[in-house]
Amino acid sequence: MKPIDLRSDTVTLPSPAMREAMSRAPLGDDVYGEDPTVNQLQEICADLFGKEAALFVASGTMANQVALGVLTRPGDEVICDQGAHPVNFEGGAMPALWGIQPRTLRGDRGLLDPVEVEAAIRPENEHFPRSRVVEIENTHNRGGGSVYPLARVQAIAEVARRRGLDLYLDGARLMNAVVASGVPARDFAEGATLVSLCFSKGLGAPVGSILAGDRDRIRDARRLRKRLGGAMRQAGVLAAAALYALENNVARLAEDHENARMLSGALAALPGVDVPHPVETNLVFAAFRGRSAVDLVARLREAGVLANPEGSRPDLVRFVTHLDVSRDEVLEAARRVAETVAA
Ligand code: TLP
Repeated sequence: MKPIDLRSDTVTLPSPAMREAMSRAPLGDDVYGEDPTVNQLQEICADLFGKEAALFVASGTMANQVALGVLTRPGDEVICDQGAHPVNFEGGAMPALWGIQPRTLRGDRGLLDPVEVEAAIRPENEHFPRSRVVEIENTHNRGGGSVYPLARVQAIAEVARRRGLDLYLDGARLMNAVVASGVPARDFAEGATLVSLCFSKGLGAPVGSILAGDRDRIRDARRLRKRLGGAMRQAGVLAAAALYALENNVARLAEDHENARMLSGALAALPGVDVPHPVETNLVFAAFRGRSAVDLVARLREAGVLANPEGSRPDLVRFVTHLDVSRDEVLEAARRVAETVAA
């Protein structure tokens, strides 16, 4: 039985056409700034986000950490949701790399409230860490793929600007937010000093993320990328996949969202299963009442469905739709989950 892999949209494989684009890409040494394909990707992404410049980096984690490194000094504080990716899934990088600490808020499905953000900003006083950055995630992973309303992003940006903080937008899945809401990427990014996007998630490229901002910040980001060992040479072979993804795999994210809604409907209909969040994009969280997500995920694997325990509570499983699972496979996955739960 072929397993249906709903662990993450990171599991997608480059399509034959994407590989073809990679093999044809003109290349050079990007540490000398001479890779034409990387340069083209960076220019296109700067424009996409309405920023002066952009930098191709190895991963979403590197984008987040380079951004936070650029915007902070040791001892500074980053205001973010308690489920923020850098707090939970980046190996403790904020304190380990930059000597900074998070000030976590309890967002609504991960989405911060501008009033709470403002209240969390520390007064100027030698006792306190310096509040330096507000970090938001759109879509929000631990929020179940939730999409920020544009007005909320603008209100948070206004607070940050007025109080002298920078806003960093972790846009690992920003194109999912764009497709789900119809809001252009540059509008979401407008009030952010730095913004990132991952090509290796729903967009289907094998590797890479982009970080965009003003020229000075991106020059600083280049130095930190080098410091982290992330300055790559003929990286155009990867940038070509990202360019292909931007051209061909954005509009189709709507199919993943539709498949996620179908899956959520099928799961919510099962006895003992709750879907705690409305599905807005490609993540589906399902709570299996009274069961251990870890045990259930092991049983689902035997039944040919791969998923991950979500981790924020013991009974929650995360399913992710993406371009390598068809509608029929999603429906088949729902059937296999139903059988496993009934057994
Ligand atoms: N998220 C991964 C895991 O690390 C949890 C996933 O499967 O969802 N920002 C956000 C919002 C993310 O969801 C992720 C990846 C990243 C950053 C980091 O990207 P990578 O994995 O490329 O370093």
